[in-house]
Amino acid sequence: MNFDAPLTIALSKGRIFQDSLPLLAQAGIEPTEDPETSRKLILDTNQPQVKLVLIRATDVPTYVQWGAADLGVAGKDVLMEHGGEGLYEPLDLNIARCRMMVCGRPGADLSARRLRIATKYVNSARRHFAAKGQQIEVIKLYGSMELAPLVGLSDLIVDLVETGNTLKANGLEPLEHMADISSRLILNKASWKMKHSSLAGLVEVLREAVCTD
Ligand code: PRT
Ligand code: MG
Repeated sequence: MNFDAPLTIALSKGRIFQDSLPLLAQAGIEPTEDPETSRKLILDTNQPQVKLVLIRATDVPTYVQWGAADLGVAGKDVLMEHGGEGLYEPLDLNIARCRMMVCGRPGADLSARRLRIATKYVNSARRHFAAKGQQIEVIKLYGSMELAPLVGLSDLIVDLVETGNTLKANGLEPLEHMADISSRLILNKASWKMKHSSLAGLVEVLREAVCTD
């Protein structure tokens, strides 16, 4: 591909970076350094016009919303919490897939009154139970949600489940499906106008490169 405008792409380290690499390679974009060994937060690529910024997964929509990055890759879980303001979400990249689930001890009662739910997905949890007409109390956590029901902090948790091994290791199980999660390409709305030819070309190449199984 030819990039006639400078582009900044926001990615998070770990599974999103790893799974995005083959897609970006299809568009002729290859980082010149490995983020797992480099401590740099801005990586050059083989394309002089294209650089990558490496940030926390939950910060990706914020950088793109404010135009600090023109585009990025973010999990649907993160986008559901962020709300998507200032963003276009043109493409499901079908990577980093998992499910958002209500989880708890085996046989836990999901219909109990005033359930207490610990999660980092506060908005998603509120919306899910509100849609069922159920009152809940939400406790915001930033990680290791599995601990909460074990020490009596909450009745249930809302978390992402991939293999289910983390739940199982802690004596918990998935109880109710909330959403199928995958990572999405997101674009800054002003960049989409100002850098249209580069971005539209990139979206089309990525659309072709996405694996649909
Ligand atoms: O780690 P950090 O605090 O920086 O942020 P993060 O955890 O949001 O980032 P990262 O890189 O771990 O996840 C980025 C994105 O990957 C998420 O926003 C999801 O969209 C997606 N994804 C896909 C997952 C998983 N699968 C996943 N299994 N994110 C997290 N997990 C965790 C889950 O929270 C649980 O702790 O893995 C554990 C469960 O895995 P299993 O296989 O034991 O079920
Ligand atoms: Mg993580």
